Amino acid sequence: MTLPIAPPSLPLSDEDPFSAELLDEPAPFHERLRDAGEVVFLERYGVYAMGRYATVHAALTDWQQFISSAGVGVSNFRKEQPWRPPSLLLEADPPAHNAPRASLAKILSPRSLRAYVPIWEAAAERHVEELLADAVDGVLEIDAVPTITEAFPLRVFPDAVGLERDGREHLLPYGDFVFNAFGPHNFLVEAGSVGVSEHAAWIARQCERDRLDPTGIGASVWAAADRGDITEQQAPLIIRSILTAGVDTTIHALSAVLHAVANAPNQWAALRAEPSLARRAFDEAIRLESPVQTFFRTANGDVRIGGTVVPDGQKILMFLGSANRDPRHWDHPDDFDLGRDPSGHVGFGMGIHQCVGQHVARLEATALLKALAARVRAIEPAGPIRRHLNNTLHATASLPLRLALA
Ligand code: OW4
Repeated sequence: MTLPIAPPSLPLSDEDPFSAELLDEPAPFHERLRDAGEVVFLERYGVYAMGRYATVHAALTDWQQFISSAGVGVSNFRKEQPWRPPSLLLEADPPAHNAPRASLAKILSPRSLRAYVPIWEAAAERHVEELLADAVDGVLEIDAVPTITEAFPLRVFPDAVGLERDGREHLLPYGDFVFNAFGPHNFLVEAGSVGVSEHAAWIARQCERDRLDPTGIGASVWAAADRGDITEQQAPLIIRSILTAGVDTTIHALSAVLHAVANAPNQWAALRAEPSLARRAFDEAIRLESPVQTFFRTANGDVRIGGTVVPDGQKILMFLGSANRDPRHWDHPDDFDLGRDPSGHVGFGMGIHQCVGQHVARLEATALLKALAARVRAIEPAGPIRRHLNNTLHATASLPLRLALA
């Protein structure tokens, strides 16, 4: 394969952002990337990259020049077959993007989700109560990943979508594979390939009308098809997006916020004193940890970025995680600070593709944080966090915590 050659004068990097080392600890590389320039050429992959807030934000909001329909991974739909039919949301541009987006945005709007608020709040309270029942002398040591950050979303989300019980164990590895597959065909994609066709087949079956509980979110996508908002061919692919993008992301975001509060005890105290800060705490953790680290766009025509021209058809890698800690935009960017307004972070993206499920994620997170704040006086690390490596996600394998009961 011949890779594009960088134009002269463009800053170059021979580092591999998809190596185990940089996926495990991306922040030092992000700083080098931001300092190297507005646009940097990654020689290993023959792609352009942006790590500064201003450039990433500008590109995300310019869907005409930075298109998604050629694929948002390193490989190009114009030249290569995608491994699964493209997403009607993530991997589409207007006008094709419009109807699926508008339809799903309505289904996942705060207004439509209101019915789930009391259900998820009660589930969070029960979840925390059951967990804390194992405390000894008012203290509980846990790995928060299996017991909270995976267990709670898996307790509420598949039921809300209306999935059958059997086979739900496919959800996490399927999502993990999709997020790996946006990156290069490296050791992670290779390892994840085992079983992916079974995961994908199960996911595809759950998108069928007759499989879904008639009261759930999945059924409301089919109802949109019945109204004519979307076609019957579009409905299952939109449900596939919910199942792909709605599980791993939320789980790793919940790990991010618990990791953040465990390492900032005064911020946990502030949240306990003012539980309405739960929403801000979640967004500040998304800013700080950026569970979705990167997405590609493709230059539509020769695209000028500051002093650089990215030629038509070239891939541009946007480092959301780097933009979210750019000191050119954020004061003390590496601190978890509930005194700041984190809005404008690009952890959910920005522009027409900004996360359509963000209200679902916020609702899960605020329900859980409020339930914990009511019962847990202090949270501290009980061992080092262990990362789960993924080409796109900043993910957590293990998060040992010590909880002191209120
Ligand atoms: C973050 C996202 C991620 C993975 C898959 C999809 C969307 C999809 N958004 O639409 O399938």
